[in-house]
Amino acid sequence: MYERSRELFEQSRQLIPGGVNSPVRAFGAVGGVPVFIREGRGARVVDVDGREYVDYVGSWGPLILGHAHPEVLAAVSDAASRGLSFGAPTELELRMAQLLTRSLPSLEQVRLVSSGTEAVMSALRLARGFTGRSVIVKFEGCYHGHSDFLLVKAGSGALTFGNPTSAGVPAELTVHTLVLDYNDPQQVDDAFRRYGDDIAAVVLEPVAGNMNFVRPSAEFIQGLRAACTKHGALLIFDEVMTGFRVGPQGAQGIFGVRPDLTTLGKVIGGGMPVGAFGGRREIMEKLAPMGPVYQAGTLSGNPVAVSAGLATLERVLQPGFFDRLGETTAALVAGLCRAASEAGVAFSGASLGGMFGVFFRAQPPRSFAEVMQCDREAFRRFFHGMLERGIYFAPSAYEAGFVSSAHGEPELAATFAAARESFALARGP
Ligand code: KE4
Repeated sequence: MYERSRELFEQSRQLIPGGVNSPVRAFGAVGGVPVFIREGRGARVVDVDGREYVDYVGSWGPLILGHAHPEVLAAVSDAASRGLSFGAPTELELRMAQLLTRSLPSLEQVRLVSSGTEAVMSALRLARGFTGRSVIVKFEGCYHGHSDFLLVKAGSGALTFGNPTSAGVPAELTVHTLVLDYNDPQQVDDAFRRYGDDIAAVVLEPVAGNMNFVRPSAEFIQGLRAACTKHGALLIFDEVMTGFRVGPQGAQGIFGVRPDLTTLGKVIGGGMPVGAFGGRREIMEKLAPMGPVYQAGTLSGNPVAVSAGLATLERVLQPGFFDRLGETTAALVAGLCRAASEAGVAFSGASLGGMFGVFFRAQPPRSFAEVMQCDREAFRRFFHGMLERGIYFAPSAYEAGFVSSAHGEPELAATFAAARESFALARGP
């Protein structure tokens, strides 16, 4: 099993650090050989050894219609046939801006970039430029891309500024980043009481998908909105993962909280490199060439990538799409919980739209600390049990899972059959 993947992995490790172009793909959190994927079709991918898997990673979120959707491929081929990139404005970018601002009321203007990291980095520079302030507040367990000043862990004491989590990030670059606990309204109040007039922005994942799956409490997320408004700080929803994944208006539409800026990625590119950030016009007009905040990109708004995003979003925004997707995802989580219960394994799950989390603990976690209590060894055994049975979950206990509109009854049935055996393995010796 995995022979060809093993061969390719050994060769790749000679030329690519860790053999991968993004760390989580190396299976470091679960061990074993990362499967090299040859192709994808709908809800399934096939590895280089010819083994097929039901895919719950979906390229970490973008493939909400499933792999190689014929209408998305047709749109990409059509755009590519007229040239790949021009470095000049195109009508496709206008159509994307129209679709995004029509879908998200908080977006009066939007700018396209090529990744989620770029979207968040740009949005935070814009927030600092607009407010003239320096302090950024983020939350432990949330990931917003790999900009230097966001690779930060909480400071030594409460309300102390962050320390770098990565080598190569000078401490000076994180001195303006304050890291608080997610879902802790008291810490938010304390931080604003102490630093309120210096805070440029608060950035958060409105559903935290980078510490598996943690929903915000109403008190927490509404309190953030009120505190930012009171102190003149900007509230930034990083919806790179949740945007057009949990609902047609992202998490902001579900929670009824209007951020000042929103960042997007993943689904809006449909599997091609597209990110975006947008919000109130008076803020966005501070951006070059209108205003003093510089931001740029050679392939920003690339017409071929945008055509994949448009073809995806046009289908995602069809009436009933999220009703069906949400039902499939909820059925997946319920079936997994049933299988775990029958196997006597402490397990829970949660979902919103096409995004879900599974936890080897009795209740879904509400905080980073509770996520850390999940049984990682049980997850590792479960992950490999499922992989060997043709079910591909995210290779980390700290990542959310994703369902596409191509997932249906056959995929759920195959998943539950594999889960019944894999939970027995998860129980351990
Ligand atoms: P990218 O630069 O990877 O396109 O986006 C960064 C980013 C920003 N904000 C949120 C909420 C995100 O989830 C991400 C990227 N997510 C990870 C998976 N959890 C991407 C997978 C990877 O790093 O390989």
